[in-house]
Amino acid sequence: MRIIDLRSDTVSLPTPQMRRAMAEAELGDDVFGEDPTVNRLEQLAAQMLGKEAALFTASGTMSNLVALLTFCGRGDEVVLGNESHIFNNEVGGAAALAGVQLRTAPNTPDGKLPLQAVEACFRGPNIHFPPVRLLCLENTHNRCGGAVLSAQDMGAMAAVARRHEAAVYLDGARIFNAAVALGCEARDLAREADAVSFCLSKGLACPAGALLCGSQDFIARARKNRKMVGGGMRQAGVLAAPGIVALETMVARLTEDHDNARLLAQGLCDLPGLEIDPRTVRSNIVAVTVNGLPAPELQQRLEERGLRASFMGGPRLRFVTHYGIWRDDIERALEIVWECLPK
Ligand code: TLP
Repeated sequence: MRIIDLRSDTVSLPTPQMRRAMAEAELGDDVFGEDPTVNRLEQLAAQMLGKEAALFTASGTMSNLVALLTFCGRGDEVVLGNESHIFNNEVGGAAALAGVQLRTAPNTPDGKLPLQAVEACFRGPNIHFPPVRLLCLENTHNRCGGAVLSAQDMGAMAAVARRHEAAVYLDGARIFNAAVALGCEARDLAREADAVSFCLSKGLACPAGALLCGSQDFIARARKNRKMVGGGMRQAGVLAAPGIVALETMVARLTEDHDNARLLAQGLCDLPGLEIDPRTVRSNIVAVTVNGLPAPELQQRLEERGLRASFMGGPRLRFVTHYGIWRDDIERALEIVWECLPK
């Protein structure tokens, strides 16, 4: 039985070209700055994101942690959405390891933060208050169903932070999905933030890795923080090599994932007991509300028939399209969901 694994785009496997690039990569010790493949990847990432420099990290989680360590000191406050990945899915590392206090503003379903709510998070100079150092945005927005934020929307939220002399960070784990969906360049979105990270190991199909991009000075300090959290990876060129292939060949392909996600959403919205507005699906994530049976039970039934989805809490399941999933798989997935729903 072919397993259709839509739990996440993180399950995507590297392309044959990536495997060859890994085998043939020129290597050195990256802690000494001597891995030519890592250096090339960092230069390429910085250029594509429109920033002065970039830093290769082990994962999106590590990039986000290193960013918090670099922007903030202990006890500083960070404003972010209540549905953000940093707040929900990073094991509390912001508090445990970066020592920052997180203050959430409520995300709207389209992944934005109401400007008034952001404004209300910025405290004044009162002696009792922590300094509010940073605003974190996310694009595409994972828990908001892969919502795509325009440069204009991001700019409006960023402007509030800037008025209060705070910095702006973008968790752009899937920024290339956002750019492709908007028909713009990733740098057009990254421009709104002082620093941005993106993942290689999601829609871009690499085995591991993320890049944190920002000013020369920021990245120099981030490099030290990466070392502090154990992220100095020596001959990391074996992991950077597929990253170069990904940036050169895998970005435009993301539209296929978006088409497949839309097809899935259109099919799901016609099925009894499922709630999803296909017009809200603009990238590769389909978050659906399940009525009539508990979402984990539907997830289990799907699993037994070879379709994997992830549980988002409450009544929601998530399907994510990615490299290695074809239109036929989506058609089969819809049949499986239909078979599993109570009639
Ligand atoms: N997200 C994963 C899970 O952790 C939920 C997924 O399957 O979607 N920022 C965002 C917006 C993310 O969605 C993720 C991963 C990360 C950061 C962290 O990346 P990793 O898991 O590679 O450290």
